[in-house]
Amino acid sequence: MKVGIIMGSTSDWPTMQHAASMLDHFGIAYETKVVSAHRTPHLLADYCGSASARGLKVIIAGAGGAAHLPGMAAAFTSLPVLGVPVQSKALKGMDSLLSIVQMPKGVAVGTLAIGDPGAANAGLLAAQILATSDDELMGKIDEFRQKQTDTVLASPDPAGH
Ligand code: RP5
Repeated sequence: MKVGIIMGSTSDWPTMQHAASMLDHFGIAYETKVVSAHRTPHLLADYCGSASARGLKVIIAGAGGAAHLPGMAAAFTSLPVLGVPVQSKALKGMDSLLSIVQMPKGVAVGTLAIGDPGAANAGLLAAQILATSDDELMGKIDEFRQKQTDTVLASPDPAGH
């Protein structure tokens, strides 16, 4: 497996599945697991502490509310960690976003947007990171981006004139 997708709860899966779908699109092998910073702290240490030795290259971590998972994951591994703020009910994901984004200097998390777009872009960014040493994958990403461009240019008038 090249990418580990971890999340604080099974309730995060409807969001995090968008990261998985993006990796599926590019044919990238990944694993998914519930790992909670608060409920299973020792599992988090084990998972992230062994991630590089197990062959993972990127970790995508999604959590909501007091979302300490991405930051703590980054504390336990030097692999790149991409953080996805899951949209919470109480504060609409602002709590998740601020919990993830304000890392102290010296321990980095790449923070994505709140919710589904952030999860999808975490998958895309993981693919782009892997593509820096994989020309075939870079070609697939270029093709993906060109298709998006073509779609927009093919329908320039929103009123359909
Ligand atoms: C966080 O608390 C999880 O990442 C989830 O977003 C949120 C709620 O978890 P559950 O109460 O649904 O398990 O740890």
